[in-house]
Amino acid sequence: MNKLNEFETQWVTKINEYLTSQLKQQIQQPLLNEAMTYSVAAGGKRLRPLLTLATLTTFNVSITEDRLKAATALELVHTYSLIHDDLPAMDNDDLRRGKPTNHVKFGEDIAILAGDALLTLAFEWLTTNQLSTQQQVQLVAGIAQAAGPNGMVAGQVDDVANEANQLTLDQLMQLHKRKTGDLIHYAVLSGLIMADATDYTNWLQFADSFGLAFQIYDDILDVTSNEADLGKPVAQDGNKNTYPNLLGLDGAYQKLATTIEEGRQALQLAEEQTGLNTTLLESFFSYFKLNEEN
Ligand code: GRG
Repeated sequence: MNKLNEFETQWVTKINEYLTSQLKQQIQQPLLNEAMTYSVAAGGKRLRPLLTLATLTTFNVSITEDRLKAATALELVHTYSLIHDDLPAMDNDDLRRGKPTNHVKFGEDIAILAGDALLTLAFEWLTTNQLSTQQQVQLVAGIAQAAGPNGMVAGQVDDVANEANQLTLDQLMQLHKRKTGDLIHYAVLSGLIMADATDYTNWLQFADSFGLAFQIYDDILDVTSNEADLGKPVAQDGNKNTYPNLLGLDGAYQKLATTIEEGRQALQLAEEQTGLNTTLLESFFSYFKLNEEN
């Protein structure tokens, strides 16, 4: 078992239990409780909170309940984005995390509201804990920048507004930096904030490379994987702006490999600078299978 798998075994159940128990306790409106819990508990790899927890672990900072609360707040934002992305007005998808999408199960009105509530609850979780006020403020500012009008929402607008246009590689990378990359950037940033790190540069370069690689890989899987493995329909990207469509499948794999290499180099620099052991964060690259064999 590699380090990422070990870390997942150690933390995914705790993340899931924390998320579901907190929602159960906190959300009083029964239908809203059900709709929010439905999508949060539907599964998901929990990569973003895992990245935050791995950053804390790298800095030898213990994972207290308050830090777990802050880390899982990001999963609430991520889940909101998936619920809204699946709506008929956006991607109009019926399947997510192997289950009917939120609006298929609860109707569009409740799905929109469940997403709204998850987004708002994240801010509550970032401010109702025993972290220092300075850390809370930095976390709130960070998640707002990552998810908001200069981050994920802007990326989503770039996406829907350019459906009929063929983007250049630079434009596509900029779109994905916002749509997918900024939340992953924040996943590491929030760990750095809670660890009181002093120099963020190389760690955030790692996060940005991981985020770009993640999106390239998601596009590749749409071509190479199947619905059972992904829990969502495949071959959805026929004419879309994707890396395989722009670069060919081999070109997309090459871009993935160079992006992973850049991320590894950033971690190497971070390790040289701080003396911290970066093998746990490095192991996150094992998520990407570069060929059929591994
Ligand atoms: C609605 C404002 C708004 C934004 C939506 C993230 C997003 C923006 C849309 C999702 C579209 C998509 C499929 C992007 C590809 C990369 C991605 C974010 C995949 C889903 O994340 P995973 O693989 O999913 O971490 P799980 O289910 O494992 O959490």
